[in-house]
Amino acid sequence: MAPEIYPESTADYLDPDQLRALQLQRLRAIVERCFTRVAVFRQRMQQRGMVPADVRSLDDVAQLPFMRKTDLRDHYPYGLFAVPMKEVVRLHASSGTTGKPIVVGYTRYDIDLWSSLMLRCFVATGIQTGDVLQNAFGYGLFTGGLGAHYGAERLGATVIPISGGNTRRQIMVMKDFGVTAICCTPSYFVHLIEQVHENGLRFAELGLKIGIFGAEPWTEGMRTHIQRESGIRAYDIYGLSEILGPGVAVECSQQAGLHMFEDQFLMEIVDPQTDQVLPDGQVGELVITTLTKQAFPMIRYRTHDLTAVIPERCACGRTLRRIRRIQSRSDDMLIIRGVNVFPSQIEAALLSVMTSSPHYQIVLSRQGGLDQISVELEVTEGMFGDRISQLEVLQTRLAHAIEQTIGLRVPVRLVEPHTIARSEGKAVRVIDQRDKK
Ligand code: DLL
Repeated sequence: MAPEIYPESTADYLDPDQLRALQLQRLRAIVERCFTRVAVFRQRMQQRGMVPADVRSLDDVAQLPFMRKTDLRDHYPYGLFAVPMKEVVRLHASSGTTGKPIVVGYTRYDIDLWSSLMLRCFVATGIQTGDVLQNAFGYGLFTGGLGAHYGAERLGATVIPISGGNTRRQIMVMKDFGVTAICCTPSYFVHLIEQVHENGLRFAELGLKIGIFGAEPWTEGMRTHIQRESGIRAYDIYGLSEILGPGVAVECSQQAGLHMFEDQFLMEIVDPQTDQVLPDGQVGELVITTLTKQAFPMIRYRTHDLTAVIPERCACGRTLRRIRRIQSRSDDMLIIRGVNVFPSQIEAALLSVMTSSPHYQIVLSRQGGLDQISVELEVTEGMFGDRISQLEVLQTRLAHAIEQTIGLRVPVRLVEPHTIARSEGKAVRVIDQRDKK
């Protein structure tokens, strides 16, 4: 069957000059809109002696002030909205690590835009009318569930709004409802794989073909594990509440970086320390400007997500530039005995030794005023029966792999199967016990 053509997806293939012209026109309009409607933005522009007409080229975006998560907190809940509340038809919120959540709003136009972007995501991964999508992203204030739901409906796929959790029911639905595609966090899918196997089922008997995973960092190693164990194709989807929710960038059939929907989002990569814009190919913090969103426009939003622009054209034919898979956030970095450590580096090291994707946790503690780091890793049922000496060999190999990767000796403790809590949404990888007595 030939793939269906969706009018929304034509924006994926714009001629690059045409795309730049569209971006500039939209950038100028959104700056004007924020200047007139968002007091904080106007004040910051005025402090710089700038007016919207100063934006004459796309490069001029670098002159505009940044927006940060602290701005969202300071103007909680609605202080940065650019429309009156009577135009806001939906609110979502994202819980931060401290205090109040951040609240984001959508007009009817924004919901429509979001649905069309999610449709483009599904199309990019090969989902089409006739597919049955098990939507295991959480429904509620989290953007994942409803974001994917509206996109799938707009596409014309059959969506099962199962939300996250209740793994037994997920497996029953996957088996009985003819599910062909699923979306959830990658860590939850790893858990589902384990449970499918423990229930004596085989993926080959299920109709599942495509998985769309996001909302948390995952690695190429985890993709290999997922694809090998389940036989599906696994795609990465990226987004954040402050900008939209899911649907900011997505992988295509090439599985080689995520296409950014540049007709809607202007991206820059900046050095998180100096704030300077970095050239394509260099890793830095992703900064996003929304180009048409109405209720909650963001100018130069500092995402904290670290990535790089892949300048080469993708073999799939889309002209939208790609970003590399996001493996870490600038505020994720742990500093242990003076060494910078990202949790994703530890995961990559563990995966270089393990044959399957492990359940693990990084535990931070403090002894004698010094920060200590250790890793707890669950052994599988099969390995649990191994001789002690075999487990010791594994432990040493894991510690060695971590040392090779981050240059630090980190004790690895092997724990019994099912002792590390499973998450139904975003996995908790770092347990910080430093402030506990
Ligand atoms: O996680 C939106 C989303 C839902 C994205 C479903 C994809 C799928 P927040 O809860 O606001 O929104 O969290 C956003 O999660 O800044 C990243 O640090 C991280 N994140 C999201 N997607 C990915 C991904 C949703 N594919 C924060 N890879 C972002 C790595 C991701 N990190």
